[in-house]
Amino acid sequence: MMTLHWSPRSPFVRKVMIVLKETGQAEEVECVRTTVAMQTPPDPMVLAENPLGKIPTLILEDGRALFDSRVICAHLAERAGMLKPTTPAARLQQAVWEALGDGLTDILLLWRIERLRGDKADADIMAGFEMKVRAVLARLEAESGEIRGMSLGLGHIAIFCALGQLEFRWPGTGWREAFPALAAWYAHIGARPAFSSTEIVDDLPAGDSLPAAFKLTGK
Ligand SMILES: N[C@@H](CCC(=O)N[C@@H](CS)C(=O)NCC(=O)O)C(=O)O
Repeated sequence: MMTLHWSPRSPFVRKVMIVLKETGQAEEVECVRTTVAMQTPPDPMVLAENPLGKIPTLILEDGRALFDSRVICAHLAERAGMLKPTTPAARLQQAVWEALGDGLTDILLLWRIERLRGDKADADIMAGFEMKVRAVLARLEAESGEIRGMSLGLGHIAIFCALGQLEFRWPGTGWREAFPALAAWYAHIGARPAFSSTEIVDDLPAGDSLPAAFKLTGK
């Protein structure tokens, strides 16, 4: 049995859960609820396995620890012989989408932490984050035909989890109206059981909710 340092509110953990479910390996992993945050001291249990102190961290049957989510997802896909693009061009495309999806999630997490600093938040950093979020969504909208046309891969999963994070922590942006082709793909893929059954849940509300930060539509 493998062990996963897990949280229902982590978009990076969600990537791993989707891969586990899509490849039929979910029963081979015990999920251990783990609470970590950049603003609090690292969890010693996680730190002992992953010096970065982050989740997801997956402990294999032989005791080795895998991180980060990209390494874990690649390992699980390899282990199952699934979600693997068959051509070099498709492999490269999935890798770029994975980088875009994970990069978007990183920005959303860092931006939220910056905003939680209230008066001390750096306006320039936040303005840069907003520009990057808009640019990533515009790129994904422009590529939505290719995204929709390619067989399911790890890039799709990373993009989906980033958009899920946008909806979960940044309600009211109007991204679906602003980027309708991307939104249609998101709704389509989100109907797959592995995706719909892993929806992000805040099981330990921290009382740190924030007002809407930005709008992606003019409405
Ligand atoms: N690049 C990492 C990012 C993982 C990550 O940032 N996880 C967050 C939870 S969503 C975390 O562990 N934060 C705690 C910390 O940064 O100390 C991955 O893909 O796994």
